[in-house]
Parts: sequence; C-alpha cells; structure tokens
Amino acid sequence: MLRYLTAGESHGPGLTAILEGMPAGVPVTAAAITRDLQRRMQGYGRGGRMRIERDTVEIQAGVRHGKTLGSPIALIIRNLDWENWRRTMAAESEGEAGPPERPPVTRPRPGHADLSGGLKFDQHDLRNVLERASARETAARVAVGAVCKCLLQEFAIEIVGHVVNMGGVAAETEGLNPVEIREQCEPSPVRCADPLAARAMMAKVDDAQAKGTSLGGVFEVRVLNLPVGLGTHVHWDRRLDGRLAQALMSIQSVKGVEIGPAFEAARRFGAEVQDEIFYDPARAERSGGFYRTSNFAGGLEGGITTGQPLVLRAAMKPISTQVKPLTSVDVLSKETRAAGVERTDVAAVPAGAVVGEAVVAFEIARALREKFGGDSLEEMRRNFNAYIEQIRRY
Ligand code: EPS
Repeated sequence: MLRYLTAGESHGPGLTAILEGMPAGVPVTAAAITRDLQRRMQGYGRGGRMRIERDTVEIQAGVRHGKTLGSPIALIIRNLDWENWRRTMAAESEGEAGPPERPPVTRPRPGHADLSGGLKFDQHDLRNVLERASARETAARVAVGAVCKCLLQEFAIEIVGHVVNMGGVAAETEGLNPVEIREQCEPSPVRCADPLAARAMMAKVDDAQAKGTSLGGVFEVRVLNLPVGLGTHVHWDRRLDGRLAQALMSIQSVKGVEIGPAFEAARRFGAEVQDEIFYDPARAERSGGFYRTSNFAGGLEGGITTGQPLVLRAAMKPISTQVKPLTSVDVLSKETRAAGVERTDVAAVPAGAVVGEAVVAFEIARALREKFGGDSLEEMRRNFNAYIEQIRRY
C-alpha cells in the first residue's frame, strides 16, 4: 500500500515526509521535486514568507542513482526562516535555548485552528497549535506528490491544476483543452488560463490587500489518460471519489470539493446529466473502446474511474488571518481583544492548485499501486499492459 506521513512546524528547522510503497526502478530526481516546490511558492497575493524561502528538497533515503529502491523515500525541506525563530521554536527548554524572540500568542484568529486546537490540546500559547496548522505543511505534501507524479508519468498519466475563480472573478476556460490550459496557466501570476480574468483577479488581490483582508477562490485539478477501473464501488473507504474528496478537503482553507459539474447537475433532470455510452474499438484504448461525448461524471462512476478525464474542483475560503483584525478574546484574560495578526498571504489559491495536483497525484498513484501491484516498475507495467489487453478483448 502507498502511504505517507509528514512532520514539521512552519517556523521549525524544516519539513519531513516519508513516502512508502513505491515500486523499485521509478526515475526520480530532486530537481523534479524542487520544480513543484517552487511552483507552490508562486502566485500573486503571496506574503513575505515566500520572499525568505527557497524551497528545495533533499532526498535522504529510498532513491539511488536517480531511481527508487522500493524502500521508504525520505524527503526534507529546510525552513530558511528558522534562523529568525531559533529560540521561539527551540526543541530545548527556554532556559537552555534563551528567551524566545516573540511573545506567546493568546488572541486566537477567527477561522484558524488557534482556539479549537488550544482548547483541545490544553495549550495557552496558541503558537503550539498554529505552527502545525499552518499551510506551510503543504510544501511536504507537494514533495510527496512530485514523487507520485514521477510514477504516473511512467504510465503517461498527466495532472494539471489551475485557478478557475478568485475572489468571485471567474475564468472562462470553455473550449480550451488541457494542454492549452497548462500552457496558459503556467506563466500566469495567478495560475489562471484566462488572461483577462487573471488581470481582474490581480486587481481584486490589490483591493483586498488595501482593505487589510484576504481572498479565497476555486481551483480545478484535471487528470488525463487514466485507465478505466481505478478505485472500486465495493466498499466506502476504497471508493476513489471519496478518497479524492478527502485528500482535497484536507488542504488548509479548503471548505468544499466538487467532482465534475456536481452542483450544476444537481439542479437538472437526470436525462440531461448522464454520459451516454458509445463504442469504437479504434479509440479510447484505456477504456476498452467504450467512450462518452460528455463528462458530467467528472471521470468517476461508482467510485471507479471511467477512463474519461478526472475533473475535480476545490473551494478555498479566504485565508483566516486578517491584517485588519476581527474581534476575538484573549485566552488568558478572557477579555475582548482584536485577534492576533501573523504574517500571512492575501491569497494562496494559485498555490492551492499546485497542492491540489500533489494530493490528487498521491491518490491516483495509490489507486494504481492497489490495482497493478508489483515490486518493480517493470512488474507493475506488465500488469498494467495485461489489463489494458484484457479490457481490449472484453
Ligand atoms: C506558508 C507559510 C506561512 C504563511 C502561509 C503559507 O508562513 P508565515 O506564517 O511565516 O508567513 O505564509 O500560511 C498561512 C497563511 C496560514 O494561515 O497557514 C507556506 O509556506 O505556504
């Protein structure tokens, strides 16, 4: 089984991830992982932290001479900001480390994990909660996802994440194919394939910044070239729709997930929103020649891939830290106070799209490993090819 763990605080020495269950022989380079880490750092609306960091990965285990060994893969991303937080975030006692550079955090921010986490873990310095709740942790997930993308690439499966709405400004991407979306969103400062909308989104970011507030939005992740049959209908915790939703929903700030045009389809008659089935053995190699001319299902039926592109959308609420703070209560004095202000981003939806790619890459890689197994890439590939042959003969 493919699984991973991450560890690390936002202003601690760094982030660590361990990914286990990759087959041996998959080409993986630190450069490929670092490329995605740097994509995650970008985006109009990012704050001061991204000017300090230069996220790069160190591969500590599981890869030799550019290929996976089949053993656990350990990845480290160092926090350059750690230098400014050594005493505040020291593992040693205050006596040993010296006085913290910053006072304790006692005024919880509405919307962040500060208060719920402080009460639950019985912590009165809310830094003990917010350091791990911070979206900095997503750098570790992006590193894991980049390794998973290396596996997916061996099966010609591709992933593209892009921003479709920011602060209420909608991108117009009808008529663009995924290759065009990728080409147009990659150089965009807001990772948006519609240049007109991108400009309006940036103006909205400026507006939010001037008002001392933040912006949310919606990003979309598409997965192409999937075979039919990943995931299963037989049990709730192995349905791929459920797993993908959980993966996306667990990204900091995400409050909603949609598969295909789910909320629009819910308003229409059933006959208008199913994907009718056609057959032509010359096309749709990865779905046995069966094909559809629409994709209302977003690439999943019964928790199983259909062979159509996967289309997933996630809604990010505006980041909870407000430069112009909202009302809160000091957890020590219990008096009404303005919420604490931590350094923050105005908007992180473009980064969210990169994190979305990563968590989806992991879930697809996991589903592939479950279906095709194998201890080496070659064994996995044989199993994959035999299956494609099986559905061709179906
Ligand atoms: C982030 C690092 C954080 C924030 C942001 C995302 O760094 P710092 O707190 O030092 O500025 O910029 O996280 C949040 C806004 C949040 O509320 O968690 C990153 O690396 O993506």
